Amino acid sequence: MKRIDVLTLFPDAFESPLNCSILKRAQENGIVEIAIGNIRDFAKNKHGSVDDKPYGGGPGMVMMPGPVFDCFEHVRKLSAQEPRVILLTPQGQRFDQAKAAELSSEERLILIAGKYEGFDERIRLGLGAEQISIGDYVINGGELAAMVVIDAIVRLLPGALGDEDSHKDDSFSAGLLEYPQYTRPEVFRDMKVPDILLSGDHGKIAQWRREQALERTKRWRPDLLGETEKTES
Ligand code: 6GU
Repeated sequence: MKRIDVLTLFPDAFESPLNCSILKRAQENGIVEIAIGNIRDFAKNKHGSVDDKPYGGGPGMVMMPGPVFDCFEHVRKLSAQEPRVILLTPQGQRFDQAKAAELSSEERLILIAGKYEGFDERIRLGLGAEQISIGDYVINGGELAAMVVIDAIVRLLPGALGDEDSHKDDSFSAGLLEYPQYTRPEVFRDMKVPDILLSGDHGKIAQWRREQALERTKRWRPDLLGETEKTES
């Protein structure tokens, strides 16, 4: 089974996201094991300190290496599998669908969520960690970012979605946005479902969906397209 451990100062933040819907079912069905390690459990002094002022001065606090390393060493021993280690930080490489697919094939991940002022650099160096960001903006901590990464990975695991194929048509999986979807009723407030979708002609429907996906990507996310696709039909 695949295993994901998360090291965090805010374990409570993961309770509800990990216990609903797809993520809950995937854990119940043994598709993934997700465990949360509390960095504060490894604080050294009686105050439970896990961060301190930056050497050289400056605003904010920096996460101390000791509690993170000790939490990491503890959590790593919970399974024999060597983990791939990832820090969630705005300094990281931007997360995308290709990265989600790559990480979904790993047997074991340890994700480390930090406060936005940052990690002591020796955490990255000493743990040989790679860094991931979920986008070019700053949020208050790596927790939400870790949940985004976990959610994107788990839904790609075989058996996680009821229907094995349902992620294959996702936006981005073919480098394009998704085609428009319709369900009943056939007419809603004078807006009708396109005739082609009612035609029963699966070849034509597939072609129409490809065209729509390309058209919407050109219009809304031209940055996703290569030079050839921009000039196609
Ligand atoms: Cl991973 N952490 C924080 N604090 N802010 C972010 C981020 C991560 N990714 C984008 N913004």
